[in-house]
Amino acid sequence: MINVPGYFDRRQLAHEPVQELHNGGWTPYAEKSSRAEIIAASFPKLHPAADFGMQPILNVHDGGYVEFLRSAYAEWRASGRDGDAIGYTWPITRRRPLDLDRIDAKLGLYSYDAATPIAEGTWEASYWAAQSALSALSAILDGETRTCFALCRPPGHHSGRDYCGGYCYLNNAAIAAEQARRLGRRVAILDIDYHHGNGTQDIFYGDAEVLFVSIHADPVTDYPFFWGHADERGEGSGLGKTLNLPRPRGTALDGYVAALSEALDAIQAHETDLLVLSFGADTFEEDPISHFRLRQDDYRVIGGRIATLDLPVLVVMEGGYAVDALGHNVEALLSGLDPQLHAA
Ligand code: Q9C
Ligand code: ZN
Repeated sequence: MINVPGYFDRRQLAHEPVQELHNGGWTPYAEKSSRAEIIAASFPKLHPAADFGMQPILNVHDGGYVEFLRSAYAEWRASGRDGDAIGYTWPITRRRPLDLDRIDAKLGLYSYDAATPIAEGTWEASYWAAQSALSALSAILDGETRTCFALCRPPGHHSGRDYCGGYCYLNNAAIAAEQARRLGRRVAILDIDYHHGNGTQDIFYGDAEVLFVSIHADPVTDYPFFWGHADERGEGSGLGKTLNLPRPRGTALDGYVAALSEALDAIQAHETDLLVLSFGADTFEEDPISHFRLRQDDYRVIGGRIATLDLPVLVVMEGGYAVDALGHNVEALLSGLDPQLHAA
């Protein structure tokens, strides 16, 4: 059982898309609500999320995009379609800034892939996932705990200011990081999901105050392909405040901790006083859509290394699709991160 305090709202289960376009065909949606149920079962109790309202979400996301997320499913159905709303045309970035109203055009405008259908409960679940992240942040800022877990689902790190993608709709980690920064904290985000956190990177790319560091599968071979390359280092005053550490398929603990040392050095050099850890367990050897070789016990080692920073850590759940192992992998990470709380 996990004794690190955690936050979760059952309304996050309302999102249940049926299928996604994967390797050229329709397959069952990997980001299932049972992921959250399995993780929740590893905690003796989870605190319900408090409601911090729309403002922290709108500090990160575009208002038109948020409106779209709220209405897309109803518009899709009103336009006579069955099933979940999903786009089929993605404009290249040289597109004209047309203000089109048709649902198909909006799905293209506000998303970048076919892994992110909008179902009936998508808005409700996404809203409460963001509130869970804000609630866990608040527990840390109020001094109730130094380590806190936000059971965010749907995940967030592929979602940018005005787009969804990669199973992500609202960027939970970015929303919490931005809120913490506004409350005077010096924030670093360490993203250890298998996939590059392109949405988080994009949100803070020109930002000198929030450091973004990511260890992920090399985008030469893996989703999201177009972002996460080592030469992406930030822009303007944010130059040097983005650090990408792509690693090859097949990476196991040894190669992983080498990258982690580099990441931890950068977090220290930033004079961080609050760490937001975007944690994806899709680096697990048995993950069905990923290709690293981390084992369950390795997460305890990784948590232990991160704990050497001696910082308050907000853990925000991202991916991880080996559902049966998910609770154990989260428990291993948290036990390494906060052994005292874990033993308590
Ligand atoms: N053939 C997260 O882990 N589909 N998102 C990949 C590979 C998208 C993963 C398809 C994967 C998104 C939060
Ligand atoms: Zn992932």
